[in-house]
Amino acid sequence: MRTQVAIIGGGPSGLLLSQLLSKRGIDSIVLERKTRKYVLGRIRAGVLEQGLVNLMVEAGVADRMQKEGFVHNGTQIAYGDQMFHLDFTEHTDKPVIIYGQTELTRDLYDARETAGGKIEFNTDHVAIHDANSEKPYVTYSVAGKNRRIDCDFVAGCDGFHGVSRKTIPDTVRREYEKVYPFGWLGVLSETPPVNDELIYSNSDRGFALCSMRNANLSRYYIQCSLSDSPDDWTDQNFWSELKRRIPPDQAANLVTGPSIEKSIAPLRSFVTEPMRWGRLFLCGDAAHIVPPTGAKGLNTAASDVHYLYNGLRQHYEQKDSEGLDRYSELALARVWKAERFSWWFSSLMHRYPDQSEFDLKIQRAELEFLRSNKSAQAAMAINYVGLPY
Ligand code: RFL
Ligand code: PHB
Repeated sequence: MRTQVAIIGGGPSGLLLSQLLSKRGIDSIVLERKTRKYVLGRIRAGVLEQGLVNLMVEAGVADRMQKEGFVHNGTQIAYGDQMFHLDFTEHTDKPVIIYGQTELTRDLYDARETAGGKIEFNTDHVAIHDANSEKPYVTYSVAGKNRRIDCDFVAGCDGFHGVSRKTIPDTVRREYEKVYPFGWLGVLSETPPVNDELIYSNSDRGFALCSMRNANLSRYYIQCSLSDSPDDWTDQNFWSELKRRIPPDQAANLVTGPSIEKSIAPLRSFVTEPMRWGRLFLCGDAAHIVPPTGAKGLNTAASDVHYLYNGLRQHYEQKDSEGLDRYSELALARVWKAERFSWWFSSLMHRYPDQSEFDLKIQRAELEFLRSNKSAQAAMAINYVGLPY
C-alpha cells in the first residue's frame, strides 16, 4: 500500500490529523492497535480549549460538540472551607468547552468513516523504517497477515506507550521527566454535577476535583496513593472521602450514585526532544505527558496537530518545507508552557508525602494570593483557557 501520511495511533491526535488532512485532499492511513470500542471506552479528558474547538470546526466535525458541549466561563478553586471563582471572561476573551474526549473521538471516527478514510484496527508489530530517509515505510501485521505501507511522512500519534518515540535513536532523543508520588482515582456516575462549574479542591486529606460530562453525568477525582487499586475503593468509601475534601456546602449538595467507571491514573510530567526525526513527527502523548491538573493533555496534543497539519499543507500545497522544518521548535515552545502550568497547578493543589509545615504554609499563602490578586488570577486564567498557537 502507499499513502502520503502514515499515522500510527487512532486516538484523538491521529484521527484529528487524518480528518484535517483529508479536508485538504492529503491522503493518510491510520493504524490503531486496539478496537474502536476499546478506544471509546477509555474515559479521559473533559475540558476543551478554544484552539481545539477551532480545529474541530476546520475539520468539519464540530456540530454535535457545539450543540451538546457546555460553555464554562470560569472555574471554582477551593481550599479548606473556602471557595472562590476564577473568572475567565474577566481576564481573557475565551471560555472552555466541556465535552468528553470519548465523544470527540466518536465524532472523529464517524467523520472518517463517512469520508471513506482508511483506519486499520487491531494492528500488531507496528514498526517504522527508514524514517531518516526520503522513503520511509511502516510494517505491521493484522489478523496474522504482514503488511507494508510506503509513505512520504509518518505521524507518531501512538500515545505514551507507543512505538514511534522509541524509533528515534537514543543518541538523538532526550527525555525530561517528573513522576509524582500519588495518583488520581476517577469515578464516572450518572448523577447531576454538584456545581455548574468545575471545582478544584485543595484539602488536608488531599486533592479532589468535581467535573462533569453532561447534565446527568458527573466525573469526580480524588488524589490517592500509588499503591491503591480501584477495587480497594467501594463506591461508598469514594463518596464519603470526596465529601470530606470539598467545602461543606458543596458536600451537602453532592448527589451520589453507583459508579459506572472507576480507574486510577498515575501523574507524570514528561517531554521528549526533538519531536521530529527525519520524516517522523511525534504528536500528542507520544511526545509529552502532563499531570491532568489543569486539563492540558488533549489540548496540547491538539496544538501539535495544528503545527503538523499546517506544516504538511505548506509542504504539499506550496512545496515549502519551512513549517515541517520548524515543527519541533514550534510545538515544543508551547508544550513547555503547558508543562509549566500543569506542574504549577499540581504543586498548588496536592498533598505531597514529604511536605513540611513550611511547605504547607507556602501553599496556603499562594492560594490566598491567587484568591485576592487580579494579576495572579489573570495569569492562571490565560493559561487555563489555553495559550495562543
Ligand atoms: P492517546 O489517546 O493515548 O491515543 C494513542 C492511540 O495510539 C494507540 N497505539 C498504537 N496504535 C498502533 N500501534 C501501536 N504500537 C500503538 N501504541 C498505541 C493507542 O491504542 C491509542 O488509541 O494519545 P493522543 O491521541 O495523543 O491523545 C492524548 C490524550 O488522550 C491525553 O493527552 C488526554 O486524555 C489527557 N487528559 C486530559 N487532557 C485534557 O486536555 N483535558 C482533560 O480534562 C484531561 N483529563 C487526561 C484527563 C488523561 C487522563 N488519564 C487517564 C491519563 C484525565 C485523565 C484521568
Ligand atoms: C475531567 O473532566 O476528566 C477533567 C477535568 C479537568 C481536569 C482534569 C480532568 O483538570
